[in-house]
Amino acid sequence: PQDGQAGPTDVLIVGAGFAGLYMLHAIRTLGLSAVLLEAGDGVGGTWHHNRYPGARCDVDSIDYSYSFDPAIRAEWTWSERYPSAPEIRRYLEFVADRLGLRRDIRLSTRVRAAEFDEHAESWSVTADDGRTWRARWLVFATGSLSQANAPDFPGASEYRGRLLHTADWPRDADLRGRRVGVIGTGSSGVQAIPVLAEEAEHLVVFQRTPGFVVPARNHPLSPDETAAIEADYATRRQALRESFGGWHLPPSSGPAADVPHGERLAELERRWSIGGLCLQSAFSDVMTDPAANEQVARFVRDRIRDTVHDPSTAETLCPTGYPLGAKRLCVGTDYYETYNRGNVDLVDLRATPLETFTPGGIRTSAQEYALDAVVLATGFDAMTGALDRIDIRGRGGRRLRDEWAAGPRSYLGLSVAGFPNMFVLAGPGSPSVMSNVVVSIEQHVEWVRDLLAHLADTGTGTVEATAEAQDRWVELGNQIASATLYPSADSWYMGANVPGKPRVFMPFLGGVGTYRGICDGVAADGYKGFTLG
Ligand code: NA7
Repeated sequence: PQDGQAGPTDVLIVGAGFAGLYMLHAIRTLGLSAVLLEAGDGVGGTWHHNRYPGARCDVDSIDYSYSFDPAIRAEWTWSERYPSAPEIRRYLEFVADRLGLRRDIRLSTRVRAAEFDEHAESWSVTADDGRTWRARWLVFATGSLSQANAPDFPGASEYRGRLLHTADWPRDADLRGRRVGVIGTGSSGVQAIPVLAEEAEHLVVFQRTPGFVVPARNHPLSPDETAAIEADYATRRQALRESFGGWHLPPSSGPAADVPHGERLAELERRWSIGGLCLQSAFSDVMTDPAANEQVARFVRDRIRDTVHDPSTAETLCPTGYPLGAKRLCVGTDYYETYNRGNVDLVDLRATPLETFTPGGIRTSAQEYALDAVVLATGFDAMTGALDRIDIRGRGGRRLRDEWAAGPRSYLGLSVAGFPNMFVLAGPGSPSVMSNVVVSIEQHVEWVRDLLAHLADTGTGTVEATAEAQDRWVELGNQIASATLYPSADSWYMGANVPGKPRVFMPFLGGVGTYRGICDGVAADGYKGFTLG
């Protein structure tokens, strides 16, 4: 059974988000055939599933979009500085239509297993419903933040209200006039809470760890603003490709200690008024020197105390005990202001732990809260979650899940030793989640495309990372991460948000520009670190 296809396809792609859609297009430009399998009932990946109120990107829209096709750029105009989830979804649907991608996309097709056939040097991929496909090359574009993490709360199955997860938001959810609880105050919770507070009769926020929330300062993009950015687009995009994070930030002022006290504060004020992620890069050593980090952290705590009227609530919202940025900085609109509303309560789960769901709500060690609906904004089984749920078997029947039991290992974040002809886009070991992921994705796709062109041209049967190259890559990643403050928080970067998950720092922290240079060097060196057979 070949899903109606006459024969095997050259490439199978899994996932129809930013990465998978561009990969499909890139493969077609090589004259190769491809089929894309997508679990959801529409394209858009993250932006198809995250339909919670307030869902929005926190990277500038102009930068969080494809650069590879000038025609697509010319035909699309972003309406806001930070695009809303529906606008990004419409954009990706537009791209899929514009490039005629849909004829090779199979929606509502969840991949259950993938097995490498050493004799045929090809992959066999099976969907949940038993359909199978065969392809020479297999590309996972399954996303780093796509597998929802729903903790196993005691009593949850007895709860009679509505239980929702931000990352799997039902289209018919309507919480207007309801008593709503939210568990989780990461990026998703921070975006949803102010909007839910407007809609709900009463909102109770259950907070375990307060985050550092910076104001977004989102605003509609005027035609003049868009035109000014477009006029300089090529330079701006190239700068992103060579930058650390792939986003447009004012340059840092150097190490914090070298900046006189008054100027330090002025710089932080300036960045607070610009809004977005730029606060974290105010000084060059924010993520390497605890004292520099504390300067910025203290500044945010002072803003929280300025904003939140009730001093006790303000203290509960103040993050302490971990460095700013070591858990992903959250970007919000009216987040702290929301706690001044009469219909919003904050519950500190560290002081009064959640004991159980009850049929009518949630009980903490202090009291019971009656709730018509509970929103889990509890994040993702990040980076490895989507791949872990697929039975992926490489050479000699080895399972990816077993190979990664102590934490994910890859070469360049793109390839895994023992899994020939398989690529992972924006996965662990790549800089994707530390960056504007679209900039990372374009690099990954173009690099894999060029490798596939090389393999096709040379009639190469298999390509596979060597175990030595993979070990060196993992070691380099660990070395870079351990010189920073990132590993010192219980973050999803570390796998710490999922009970039992191994604690290793999973993303590559060398920066997207450096990473691109390394990947280009590997290609120029005849794909050093890979065995081509
Ligand atoms: P995050 O950032 O992982 O946030 C999840 C939140 O849920 C966080 O506040 C967690 O508290 C909280 N959480 C998780 N499990 C529990 C339990 N068992 N009890 C109470 N609270 C819990 O996910 P998001 O979806 O907000 O954002 C993920 C990324 O998407 C984001 O970083 C951006 O890159 C885009 P904790 O901090 O673990 O104490």
